[in-house]
Amino acid sequence: MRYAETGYNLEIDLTRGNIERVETDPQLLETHLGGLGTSVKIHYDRVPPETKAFDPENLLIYSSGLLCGTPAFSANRTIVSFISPQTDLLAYPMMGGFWASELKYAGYDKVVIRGKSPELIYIWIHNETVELRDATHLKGKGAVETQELIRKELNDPYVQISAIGLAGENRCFTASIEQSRSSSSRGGGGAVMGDKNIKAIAVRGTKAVHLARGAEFMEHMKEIRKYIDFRNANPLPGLMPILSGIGSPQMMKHVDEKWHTESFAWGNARVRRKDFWTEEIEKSWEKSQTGAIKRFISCFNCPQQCGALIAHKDVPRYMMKCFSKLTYAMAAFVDDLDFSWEICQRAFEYGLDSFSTPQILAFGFELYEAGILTDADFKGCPADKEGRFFWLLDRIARREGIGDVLADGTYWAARRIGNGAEDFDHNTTKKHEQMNIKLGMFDPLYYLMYATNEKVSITQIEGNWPQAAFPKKEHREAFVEDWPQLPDEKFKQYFLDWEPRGEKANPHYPTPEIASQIVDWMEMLHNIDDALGLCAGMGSFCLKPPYHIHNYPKLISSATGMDIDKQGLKKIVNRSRNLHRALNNMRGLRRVEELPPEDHWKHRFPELEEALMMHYYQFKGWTVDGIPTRERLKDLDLGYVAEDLTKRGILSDG
Ligand code: MTE
Ligand code: MTE
Ligand code: MTE
Ligand code: MG
Ligand code: W
Repeated sequence: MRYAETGYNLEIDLTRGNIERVETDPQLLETHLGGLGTSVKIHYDRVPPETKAFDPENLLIYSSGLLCGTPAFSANRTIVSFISPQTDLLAYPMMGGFWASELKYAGYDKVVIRGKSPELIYIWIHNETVELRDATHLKGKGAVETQELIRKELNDPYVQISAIGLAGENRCFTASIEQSRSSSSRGGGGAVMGDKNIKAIAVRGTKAVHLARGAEFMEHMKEIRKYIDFRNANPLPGLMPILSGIGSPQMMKHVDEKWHTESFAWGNARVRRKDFWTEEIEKSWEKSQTGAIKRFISCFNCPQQCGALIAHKDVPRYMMKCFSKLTYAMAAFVDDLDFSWEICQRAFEYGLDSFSTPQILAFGFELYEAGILTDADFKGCPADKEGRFFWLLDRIARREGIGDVLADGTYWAARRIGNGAEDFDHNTTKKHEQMNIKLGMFDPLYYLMYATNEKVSITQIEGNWPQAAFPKKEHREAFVEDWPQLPDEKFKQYFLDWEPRGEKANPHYPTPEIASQIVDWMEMLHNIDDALGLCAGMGSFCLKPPYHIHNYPKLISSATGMDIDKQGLKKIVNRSRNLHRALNNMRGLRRVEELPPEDHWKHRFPELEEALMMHYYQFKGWTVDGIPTRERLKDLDLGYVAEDLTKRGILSDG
């Protein structure tokens, strides 16, 4: 009997039309847990480093997390992984919703897809019955619409469907995968799915997932539930609303967007509007938001309801959460929030990532205004701010005219356009659009996070540590007093010492040593959530979360029967994290690429930045080029990886 996991993967070869149910090696649970951890292992073992995103050898893996389908609250993430067309590295966008648990109930931990289908198909998984079904009638349909059409076709309201829209079919590099209220957004999973000619994956399962020590597991969950209720009743005082609660950022519930609209940059991540949030705007946004939101929605087995059903005027209904609410409006310089509900509906139907895409649109218009793109490129484009954004969005999804160039994202489009366009690509890291933030003072923690994380976007690594120092000592003291989530008491002192200004402030504090400890710890928590399939909003991504390093091992132990402590858990996720890094190193990732956008902060400190990076690499057990050392790999039982890196001349001999 296998516990927590089902012990089976579904292997699909689209080129040959072959489908197999394959028992997985039980040892992998002990070495890589599940979710992202075991997916990275499969990519490493099976995908040669020469493989490009649109090669048939590129694997597309849909993975549930280890705890998905168990009674663990908020364990509902599907981790999708593949070589990204945009970054050429291993990407892993994630989605909550309902798909992962359904897959577990159908009897599988992962769906591993290789090859390409000759015709557009959708995959239908119903317990043991798995079919590749014709989807030519769904060609060009929206990603949200497709889910409804398939649900009707299969005549079962409980089927869970993830789908792509036109952008995925057209292999736009920022194409997303959409599923109920959720989305695997970043890195171009929709493009890889479209390249393989898969319109959707539908799943329905009616089997059980077993727990090794169920009663004990439920006792732990009771404790966690108690804490969730406590945190919901007691938002953290003295923080802006968005940071005071748990769950993913509650942007559907809160109207107050002073912080985002004034601290984040508008347009092509250029302009800060420090007086944007007036009483008049607040009133108009409140009216727009309360009018548009029909009701709040949670993911599978989660008490938080971070998403919302949007029913705005005559716009077809759809679901939204978090920062999509602002990205298009801010990129377009539109002050009327109605625009957000309207354009997001179209963008979600196309299946496009709402972080990268608005920046690409703003980038396109900047190039036009600078004369690098011309009237010929924008023939027929309306002049108003709203209309022109819709117009260009359509061109990108259809890959028409200039849209075909921009569909590859800012980095690649800039290089295709040339003629100085490269200078307008100022907000990418590793060829991937970053958050639209431009700040004054250099921040050592965020520097390390932007530069080194394997997701190539910041959400994947920040979280448990407050984003800024608290001005008042009393406030800091009160905050550390009740902070059981910390891995070590020493972090309390770091936080008490951290000041907004002066010697113990950014850029020189946290010191490289302390910054390394904090960033490494935050990243490790994300790696745990991504292996377990837990929503980061209940663990690694928020302040004082219900799940943390002191209760994860208990949950894993009682769920799987494998007795594991903090040290053991740390070793497993460090193993997966270093395997992911080595995989990317084999694909060419080096120190020179590990940089945040150059203009992310106005005040920069080149020597300090160098010291920080060198210190962090050393702390991680990596060479000065950002490659795990032989010793580090051996400590993590990854001796075979050291050998592979040596054979390829990436690590030196001996
Ligand atoms: N893109 C689409 N289409 N839909 C979304 O809900 N959410 C954004 C962004 N892009 C979102 C989206 C938010 S708030 C986040 S945090 C990231 O996607 C999450 O990235 P991931 O899905 O790749 O993990
Ligand atoms: N959970 C995990 N494990 N990893 C993540 O990156 N991102 C959070 C939250 N939960 C995240 C996560 C953020 S910022 C958002 S906005 C939502 O997931 C996105 O939800 P979705 O991926 O279901 O659309
Ligand atoms: N980057 C920084 N520096 N600070 C943040 O809080 N949050 C991430 C992303 N990048 C965040 C960040 C997430 S999940 C989203 S959706 C957007 O920025 C907005 O996040 P927020 O709602 O936490 O501000
Ligand atoms: Mg997502
Ligand atoms: W988010």
